[in-house]
Amino acid sequence: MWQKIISIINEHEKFVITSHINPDCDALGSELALATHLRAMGKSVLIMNSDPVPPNYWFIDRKNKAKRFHKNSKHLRKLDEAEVIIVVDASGGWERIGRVGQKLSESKAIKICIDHHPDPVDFVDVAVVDTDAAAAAELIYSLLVEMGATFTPHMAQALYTGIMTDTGGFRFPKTSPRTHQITAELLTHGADPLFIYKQIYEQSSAVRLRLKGHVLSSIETAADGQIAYYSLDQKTFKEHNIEFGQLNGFAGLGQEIKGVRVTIYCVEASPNRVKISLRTDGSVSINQLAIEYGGGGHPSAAGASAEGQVDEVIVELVKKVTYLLTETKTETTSP
Ligand SMILES: [Mn+2]
Repeated sequence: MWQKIISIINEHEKFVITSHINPDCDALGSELALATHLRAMGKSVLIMNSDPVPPNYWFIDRKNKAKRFHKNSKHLRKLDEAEVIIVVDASGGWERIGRVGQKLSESKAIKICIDHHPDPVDFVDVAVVDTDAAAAAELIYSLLVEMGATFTPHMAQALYTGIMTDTGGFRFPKTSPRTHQITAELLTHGADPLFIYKQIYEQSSAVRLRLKGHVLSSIETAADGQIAYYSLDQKTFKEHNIEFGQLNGFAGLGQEIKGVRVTIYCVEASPNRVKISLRTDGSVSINQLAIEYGGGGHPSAAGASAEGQVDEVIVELVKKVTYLLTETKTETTSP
């Protein structure tokens, strides 16, 4: 499974590692662990993303190794020099990578994709995709094991964080015996679960927690309680003194309601642009719906960005999901 990628790594010196726009902990953890090992092998490695590391994730990148792409001569030259480009935790095309993807798509370097999303990989030369993996970090872990890497506590911490967050704290459907075997190994290499848990789940500001309260009290249901839906407009979150970038973590709230199969969460990203997040209990797939809106993701967690007014987009989505649920009524609910 890894032989081709390992040969390419062994035979080249200059690497660029990248991932999707708005990098999450799986994207960053995968990038950082892989980069650390490649550097230990003596390779030159640049982690270059379109967006910066969000402040709440700085703890896994204390040395500021994941760079935000700027169209300056230094960055452009470094990207031009790359012999190998490795995309982690993203597939579907260069547009998922954002501005830096646009630049990398023109590169003559060998392009590799390591991912767990069920999207096309025809934009790269070599791909290892395993949609059964709960996180890209699981795949990076097995690549590193295959390469005989020495896991530093920092690498273990980064990969553990990626797996913990992408599995929603070890509960999403892809959480497997392998997931736990890998995290057990990461614990022996120095990952600290309590520290990581606190960094991820207990850093809310009081204002953000109050906004969450507002979101919770605005939840509506449809389709006999099988759909939960709610939205946030700019006026509301600005009144709460919250930035758009701090609104992560609200997408799954509707799933806490008994009987809810699908949660629809929409945020007014800018006037006439709506960020859509979809979650399900695993009994129905919603990534196709996200693709319809130009997005993508997993069967039980997907997203997109649509043009339009937030109120209108959410009404349309409730209709579409209601239709989807009538269509899949006969399907049995499997985990
Ligand atoms: Mn992921």
